[in-house]
Parts: sequence; C-alpha cells; structure tokens
Amino acid sequence: MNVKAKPVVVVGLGKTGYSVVAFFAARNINVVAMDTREQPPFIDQIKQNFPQVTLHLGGLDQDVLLSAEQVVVSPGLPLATPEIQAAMNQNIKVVSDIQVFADYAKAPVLAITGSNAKSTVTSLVGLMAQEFGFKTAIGGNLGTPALDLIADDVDLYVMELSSFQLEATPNLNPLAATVLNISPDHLDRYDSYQDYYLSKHVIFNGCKWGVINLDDPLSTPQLNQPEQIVGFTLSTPKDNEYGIVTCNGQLFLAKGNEPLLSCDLLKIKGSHNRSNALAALALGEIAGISMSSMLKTLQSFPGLEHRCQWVGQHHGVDFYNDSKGTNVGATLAALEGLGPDIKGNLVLMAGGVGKDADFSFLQESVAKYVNTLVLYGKDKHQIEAALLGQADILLATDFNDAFNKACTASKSGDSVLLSPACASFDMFKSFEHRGESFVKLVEAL
Ligand code: UMA
Ligand code: ADP
Repeated sequence: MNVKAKPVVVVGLGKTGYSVVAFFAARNINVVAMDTREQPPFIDQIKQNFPQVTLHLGGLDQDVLLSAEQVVVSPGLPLATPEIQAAMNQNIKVVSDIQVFADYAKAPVLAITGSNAKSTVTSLVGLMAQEFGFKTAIGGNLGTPALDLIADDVDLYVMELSSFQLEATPNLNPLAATVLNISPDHLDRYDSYQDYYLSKHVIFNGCKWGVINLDDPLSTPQLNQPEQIVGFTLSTPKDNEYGIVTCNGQLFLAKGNEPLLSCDLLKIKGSHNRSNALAALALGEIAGISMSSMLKTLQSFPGLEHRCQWVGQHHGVDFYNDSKGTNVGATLAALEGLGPDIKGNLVLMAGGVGKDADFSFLQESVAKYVNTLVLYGKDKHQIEAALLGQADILLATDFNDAFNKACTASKSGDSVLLSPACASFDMFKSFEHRGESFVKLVEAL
C-alpha cells in the first residue's frame, strides 16, 4: 500500500460505507473511515476484515476530511453536514458510492429513480434481463450496495438510486435513466420540494436514453437532456411510446398501436403497477432484452413483499401489507390501485414519522375509499388534523392497539390495509420490520 498517498475518506459505516472500504481496500488504496456514531453498524466487520483502516468514530474529523484525496459519503448523511460542506468549500471531491461505481462499471447501466416504484421497476427489469440470459447485477438503494456489484463478467447493471445517492453523483453516464414519478418525500432533509426532485434529475447526466413518464411532468428531464427519449403513459400511446389500449373491452399493455399483453395477465395489480410494467418494458427494450422475455417475466412477477401485498383472510376480512408505503404518494397509489377492487369497507392503518409531509393530499382518496382510518405513531395527530371529516378516525396508542382497532372496525367482506404514508423509525427498525410485525399479527388471529 502506498501509505504516503492522500487517503480516500469513507464517511458512514453502514452497509454503503462497508462496501466502499472493502472496494478500496481490495485495490490497495489508503482508506480512512469515520462515522458520527460511536458504534456504527459495520464497525466490528471493518475492524476484523480491514484492520489496516484508520477509524474516527463519534464525530467527523475536519482535518482528516480536509486531507482527503476524495471523500465518499454515505447516503444517510446529508451533504449539508457542516464538516462535509467545509471539505466541499476547500474543493475536496465529495462523491457518493454511486459515483465511484460509475467510474469503475464497464457494462451498461440502467438507472432508476423516482419517489415511488423504484424497487418494483428495478426488480422487474432485472428479472427480465436474467430471463433473457444477461448476466445481470441488480442493486443500489434496493439493498446490495453498488460497489459490491462491480465485476468483469457483468452484461448489464440495473440500479435503483435514491435522491440521497444521486445528490453526490454528478457523472453517472448511464445507458438509460428514468425518474418514474415525483411526489413529496424527505422534506425533512431538503430545503424545498424543488431541491428534492432536482436532486433526482442528475440521473440524466450523460445518459443516452431518457425514459419519461408522460403522465408526470416532473419526470421530464429538468437539468440535462438525454440524447433520445422514450415515453410511457397510462393513456393511448403514440408511435414508439408505451401505453394502454383497449381491445374487445380489455386493457392491454401496448407499444404504439400494437397490443402486447392483456393487463389481466399481470400478477401485480392496480393502475400504478401497469405504469410500472410499461416503464420496465421501455427500459428493457433499450437494454436489448427480447420482448418475449419481458412479457414472460411480466406474467410471472408476483410483486415484492410489503408492497400492496395480500397477506391473508381471517373471519372474511382481507389483510393487505403496504408497509413500503412510506410517503403520501405511495399511500395514494395504494388507495387508488386497490380501492376500486375492494368490495366491502376499507380500514386504513397509517402513521409513523411523517417527514414534514402534507397529508392533506390524501383527502380525496380517503374520502372516496376509506371508511375507517386508524392512526398510530409519532405523527398521528398531524395526519388526523389533515384528514378530519374524510373518514371515521380512531387514534391508537401503539401498533398492536392500531391493529386491534382495525380488526374491531372491520367485518366479513371488508379489508384492512396497512399503508402508513410515513417512515417506520419511531417504532420499528425498518419498513420490513413493520410489515413483518403486521403479518405476524394477522397470522395470530
Ligand atoms: N448515519 C449517522 N452517521 C453517519 C452515517 C450515517 O448517523 O456518519 C445514519 C444516517 O443518518 C441514517 C443511517 O445512519 O439514518 C443509515 O445511513 P447509511 O448511509 O449508513 O445507510 P446504509 O446502511 O449505507 O444504507 C444505504 C441506504 N440507506 C439510506 O439511504 C438511509 C439503503 O436504502 C440502501 O439500501 C443501502 O445504502 C445500499 O445502497 C434504504 C433507505 O431507506 C432502503 N433508503 C431511503 C429510501 O428508500 O427512502 C433513501
Ligand atoms: P420505492 O423503491 O420507490 O419505494 P416500491 O416499488 O418499493 O418503490 O414501492 C413503494 C410504494 O409505492 C408501494 O407501497 C406502492 O404502493 C407504491 N407504488 C408502487 N408503484 C407506484 C407508482 N407507479 N406510483 C406511485 N406509487 C407507487
């Protein structure tokens, strides 16, 4: 190792930070790592596997940051953190792990962001590519850190990217990029709504193809224009666009005026999922995946756990787990997607950490589809104030109490939907933990 070289400073020792340390250590690059926490999640693994790495814990060391060749900052830590800002002001290169990934990845990259649907579309396109026979690496915000995916034999990278990752990724240069949709989220981290959605639009920097949601103006590139554009829409598509056509009274996914697949054959339900299927087709075609592989995958993909997932029926009541509904836009999509198919009354369980969201955007859909709203968690009173009068509201003391109240409020033929419109961190480790807790309560009935 060249110990005299300026170090790469890795900030944050969660999943991302560990992957960055491992990546540079494997290339004999001098790494220093730091975290604001005394006991970050991957500290034991770092000490054991990379004893040569110098550690600074319990705060960010300004002098070390200013001595860096480059700083690789984890997505959970805002760039506005004063020590990071000070480094940027001294022209130290501060980037995300995604920028390092972009610098090293040799195969084409499909880059997917948006306020919602990222994981669904990323997984769908990844499965399509695998079905076609591409050696496909799938990850990013979805779970596997980007640098863990770098390998010489990869044919295609399919990457889910968050605004937190993209804000420090100036040069991604993907084959194709998409901002699937925009609705308010993470307003506790950004100064304004515009700051939030513009941070996503750097995904188009240097990209060849932009895949645009024609139903959402904020999905259109705002900062840089891709060389070519493919649009998708839930309306009738023009030539070379993806959309929906009606044939003999049935809805079909279509390209231009050519019907491709009856929507009844999709396992993922709701108009939002039709939009997701169209986005996946557009991205997949650009990557060179055959139409037959894509349509086969669309017919077998059951959807991901915790996304509008039917998890059981007890005493005639259907239970749906949409724990990944962590913002208002997602809960809106769940209500609009499931609502029309629900025959009896709908009981919605919502609450948690609201991230400064405006819950009044839910008013219309709640009034239309929800009979009883059971609210729990840190920001339950904010939601209550925004939705007063739109449905019967019950306030719960904790998650178990919310579930019991939802069960009491429902009878045979009704449905209970957990779609919190909030993050889970006030009561759970993650949205998965929240969804699993819901499923356990359903199973115990
Ligand atoms: N943190 C500190 N001090 C530090 C560094 C981090 O307190 O010095 C805190 C952050 O405030 C945050 C937590 O640690 O609360 C985790 O942050 P992290 O950057 O270490 O997170 P990782 O474990 O590396 O996981 C990240 C993504 N998490 C976030 O962006 C918060 C994961 O997305 C992603 O799967 C993983 O990298 C691999 O790419 C999760 C997520 O919640 C699913 N993403 C947000 C979302 O989808 O809404 C953006
Ligand atoms: P992300 O990775 O962006 O959070 P997911 O695919 O995990 O996206 O879905 C998250 C939530 O968003 C789900 O709870 C689902 O109800 C909702 N959702 C899925 N597709 C869409 C869409 N096209 N528009 C709006 N909301 C959606």
